[in-house]
Amino acid sequence: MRSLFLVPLLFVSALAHAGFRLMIPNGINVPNPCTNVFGLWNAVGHNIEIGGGAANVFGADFVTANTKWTKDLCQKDSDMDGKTNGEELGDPNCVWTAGATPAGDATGHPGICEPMSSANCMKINVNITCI
Ligand SMILES: [Ca+2]
Repeated sequence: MRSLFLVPLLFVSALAHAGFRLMIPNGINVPNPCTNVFGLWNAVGHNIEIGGGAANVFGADFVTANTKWTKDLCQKDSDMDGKTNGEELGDPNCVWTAGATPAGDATGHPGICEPMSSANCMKINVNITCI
C-alpha cells in the first residue's frame, strides 16, 4: 500500500526536474563531477544526482531567478569554483534562450565546486552526496 502511494509522487518529481532541465543551457547534459561515477547529474539543482531533498547552491540561485536563465544567474559563480554558471553550462557569453542550441557543451556542474578533491571545494561541497 505504501509503495502504491509513493509512485505517483516520484513521477511528479521526475517531471518537475525534466522541465527545469530544459530551462538552462545543456540542462540534460551536465557532467557528474563525482570521481567514482561516470555519466550525468540529472537533478542539476539538487545536492544528490537523483534529485529530491535540498537544493544545491545553483538550485537556490535558480529559484531566486524565478526559475529562469537570466544574465545575472549566468554570470554568477554559484559554486564558487572560479567559473561562472554560463561557462560551466556552455553559455559563456550569457546569450542562450530556452530551446536554442548552446554555444558549447557543458564543461562542469554549476552547483558543485570542482575539482571536488581540492581543499577549497571540499569545504564548499559539504552537502553534496556522491552515490
Ligand atoms: Ca562555478
